[in-house]
Amino acid sequence: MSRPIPYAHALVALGLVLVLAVGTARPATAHAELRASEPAEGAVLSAPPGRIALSFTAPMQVTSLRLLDEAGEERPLRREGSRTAATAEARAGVPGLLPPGTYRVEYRGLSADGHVGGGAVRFRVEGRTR
Ligand SMILES: [Cu+2]
Repeated sequence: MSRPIPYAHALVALGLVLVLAVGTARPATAHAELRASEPAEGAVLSAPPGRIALSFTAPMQVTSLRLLDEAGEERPLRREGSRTAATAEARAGVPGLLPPGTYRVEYRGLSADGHVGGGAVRFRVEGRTR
């Protein structure tokens, strides 16, 4: 018969508590998600937008911000602000006038918690067909 070892049991219990506490701890830095955009997702615009803006729930370093037309062709954007700093908002000017059609804003970035993320926003510019 083995002798009871209460200290060992107590240590195992303490270890489990520590593992659970660490495992469920929230990171000190936040994971950024898209909060809102201009144009908004699914927006139907009667005039072409002069700028694009994305706002995030936490600062994000947006490494890629692209505007694609419905043929998948990239349209020029003029990024505003820093591309290397983490900011709660990413903005870009849209040079010229976008012809009527469906567009897609694609972004990728790095959250303060180290996670890479991205997404897309679609909008439509209405107008006379050529
Ligand atoms: Cu994250």
